[in-house]
Amino acid sequence: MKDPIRIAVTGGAGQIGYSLLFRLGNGEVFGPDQPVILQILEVPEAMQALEGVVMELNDSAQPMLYGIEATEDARKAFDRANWALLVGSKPRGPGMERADLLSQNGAIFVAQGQALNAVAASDLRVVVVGNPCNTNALVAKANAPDIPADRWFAMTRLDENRAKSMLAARTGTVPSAVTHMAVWGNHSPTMYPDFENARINGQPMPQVIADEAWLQGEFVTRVAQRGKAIIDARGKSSAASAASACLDTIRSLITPTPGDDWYSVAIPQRKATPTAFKTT
Ligand code: NAX
Repeated sequence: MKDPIRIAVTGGAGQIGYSLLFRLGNGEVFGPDQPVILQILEVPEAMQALEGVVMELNDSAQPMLYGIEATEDARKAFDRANWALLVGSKPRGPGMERADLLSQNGAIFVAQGQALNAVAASDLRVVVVGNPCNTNALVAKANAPDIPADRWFAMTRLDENRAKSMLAARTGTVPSAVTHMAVWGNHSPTMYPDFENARINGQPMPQVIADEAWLQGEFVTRVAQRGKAIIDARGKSSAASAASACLDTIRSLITPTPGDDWYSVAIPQRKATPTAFKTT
């Protein structure tokens, strides 16, 4: 059995956290022989709710879950972390764009960047989910001068997955048949899902879907507006699909698919010291 790795997750009492945390210790992402220790950060007013989440995590008896720490102290949460999944922040409500969150969420990422810089493991990789995720990633990175630039990832995988799913539906195939899908630009309604370089079953997309007007028009708009459509339908922003996309991001960094996960970088894993399993 390998030594455990430490995974810091912020915003563990939130709706994305409620999907994400339950899929980190079951082996589906880090492998069936890779123990994990979860180090979960929340704000003081959400600690009671987080306590309930920790109880449920314990009750789920996940085979690779070797320890859980719940804390309101960023330095404790990030201590020797090999991964930091920065989810905690305010989500969008009806009528809001991601950029509207910047004033409220930016400060969180200054403090968290500094804490990561001070105490995280040397092989740390960071996935920023909290919106506006690309700006928040930049803010955190700017406050963590000792962490190399290639360790920071802002999560646009959900938009990529949405684009893949829509192209698959249009062509009567499955999302995994769609490869080389990149989403360019700001993480905002101006984002651009790059259908020109995407492929379906290895064939260039424009050869499979000849309807350029649909690709340039409805497809691009639907991808960019999908988050809003979900808020309009559910009254809340995407959660389970966001957690899935976060796990896909991690997976693509650990075991990249040749020709598809083109942005991945290989960083050797550093061992973490096991801690006792904490029951609540
Ligand atoms: P929730 O409001 O359900 O949960 C957020 C949690 O973060 C809360 O429990 C809150 O107490 C906690 N939190 C706030 N400040 C914190 C801090 N300084 N340290 C630790 N925890 C803190 O939101 P949820 O739906 O889970 O969304 C979380 C973030 O993901 C939002 O910013 C949201 O906009 C963003 N999203 C990003 C996506 C992406 O594609 N990058 C898609 C989904 C989602 O919209």
